[in-house]
Amino acid sequence: MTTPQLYCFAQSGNAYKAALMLALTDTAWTPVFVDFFKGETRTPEYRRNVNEMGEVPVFVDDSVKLSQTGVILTYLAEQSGKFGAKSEAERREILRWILFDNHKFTSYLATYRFMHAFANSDDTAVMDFFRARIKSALGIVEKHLERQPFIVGDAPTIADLSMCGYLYYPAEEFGFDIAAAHPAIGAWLGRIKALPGWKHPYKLMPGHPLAS
Ligand SMILES: N[C@@H](CCC(=O)N[C@@H](CS)C(=O)NCC(=O)O)C(=O)O
Repeated sequence: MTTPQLYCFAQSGNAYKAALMLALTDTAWTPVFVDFFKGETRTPEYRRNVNEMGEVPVFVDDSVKLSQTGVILTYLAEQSGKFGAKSEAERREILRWILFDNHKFTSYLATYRFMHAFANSDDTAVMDFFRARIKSALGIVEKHLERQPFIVGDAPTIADLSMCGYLYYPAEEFGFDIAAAHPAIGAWLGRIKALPGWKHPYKLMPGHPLAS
C-alpha cells in the first residue's frame, strides 16, 4: 500500500479542507504540489492525467482518485470513522451544509480573495457583487453558529472542515477581518483550531514562504 497523495498548494482553501481532514485524522499523506499560479491546472496534461475539471484538490489512494472536496471529505470520513455522520439525519444535514458551502460560501469567499489578493481586481462592480454575496452568506453562518457550537450537532464534522476552508487565511488577503466582525464564527474557528493535529494552511501544504 502506498501513502495517499493530495494534489494541493498552500493558498488553496479548497485543498486545505482535505489536508486538514488528513491532519486531524492523523492520516499519513504526501502532498503533490500543483503550480496553480503558473497555470498548471489549465494545461492539457493536468486535465488529461490528473483532473478533467481542471481543479485542485485531487486525492489519490491506491486505485481511488477523487476530486471535489465534498466527495474527498466524505470518503475520508468513511475510511477513518471520524468527523462523519452519527445518523441518517446528520448525514443529510452534513450534505446540506457542504452544498451550501460549495455554492454560496467558499465559492464567493475564494473568488473574492483570489481577485483581491492575487489578481488585484478591487473597485469593480464585480467585487461589489461578491462583497454583498459574502456578507449575506456570512450572516447566515453567523446566526447558525450563535445557536450551536459546530455546523451540524454538537461535535465537529466534515461540514465544519468544508466551511472553514478559507477562514484561517490572513485578513489582509480579503481586505476585511471575518472573525473580528462575526464573533460566533470567530469562536467556532477557535474550537476547530483547538482540535489535536490542527495546522494553518500555510504550514500544512507546499508552495508558500511561511511553510518553510
Ligand atoms: N468545488 C470544488 C472547487 C475546487 C476549486 O475551485 N479549486 C480551485 C483552487 S482553490 C481551482 O483549482 N481552480 C481552478 C479553476 O477553477 O480553474 C471542490 O470543492 O473541490
